[in-house]
Amino acid sequence: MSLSSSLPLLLLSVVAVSCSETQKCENVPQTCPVMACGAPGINGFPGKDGHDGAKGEKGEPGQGLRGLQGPPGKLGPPGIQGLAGLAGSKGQKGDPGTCPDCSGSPVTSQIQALQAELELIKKWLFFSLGKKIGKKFFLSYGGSMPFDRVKAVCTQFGASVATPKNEAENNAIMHATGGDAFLGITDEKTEGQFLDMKGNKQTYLNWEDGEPNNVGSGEDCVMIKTSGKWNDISCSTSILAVCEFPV
Ligand code: FUC
Ligand code: CA
Repeated sequence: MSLSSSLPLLLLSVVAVSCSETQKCENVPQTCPVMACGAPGINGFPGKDGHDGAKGEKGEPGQGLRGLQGPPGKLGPPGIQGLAGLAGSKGQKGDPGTCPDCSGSPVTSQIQALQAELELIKKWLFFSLGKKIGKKFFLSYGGSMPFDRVKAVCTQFGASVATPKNEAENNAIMHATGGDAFLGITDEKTEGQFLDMKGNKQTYLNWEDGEPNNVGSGEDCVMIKTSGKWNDISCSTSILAVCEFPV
């Protein structure tokens, strides 16, 4: 087909394309007064993309492998102060203190002089009485009294009731008193169990034959006789007092 023979048909197609749908053509002003609407044209090009749709609902958790643990979070604020801890154990004893300026002081000289004099007086006393045995010496107070009074008298002098722990001490007490004096031994707590004043069992014993016999209304105290042997007697009996002093 030549160009001249096909031109009318081409123009008709152009007019037909500008009036794409038959129905709409009826309402559109007749811009093609000469030509009536023809057959439907071919589809045009696709339109532009539409707007984004509404956001969809959250999907189900995925089924993939769990990721690695993330890094630690930031340091939190400090907590409230705790209660005080228990007291610690007692420390070791410290070294003795020093007194560099005391050695030549008048007070030190006086103390040294008094110590020397005291030692001398002790020597006179022991020489005079001859009763120093080991680390004890014994003094008789003189006068008779019940056991409670003996305890009070000895305590008053910073001493305790004479309590022989061996034969030598027993002999010293015997000579200090001449006999018939209370010893620091009783069975007041349990009948027949003789204890010293510290509550310890009296292991050295020097009973007279037949003693202790706990006669009468009860004999819980102990006396040393002129022989040095012992007899249990009533604590309310009045006899001599003899005290022991640490040396
Ligand atoms: C003995 C002693 C008693 C009391 C009495 C006079 O029987 O056992 O203690 O001394 O003599
Ligand atoms: Ca007796």
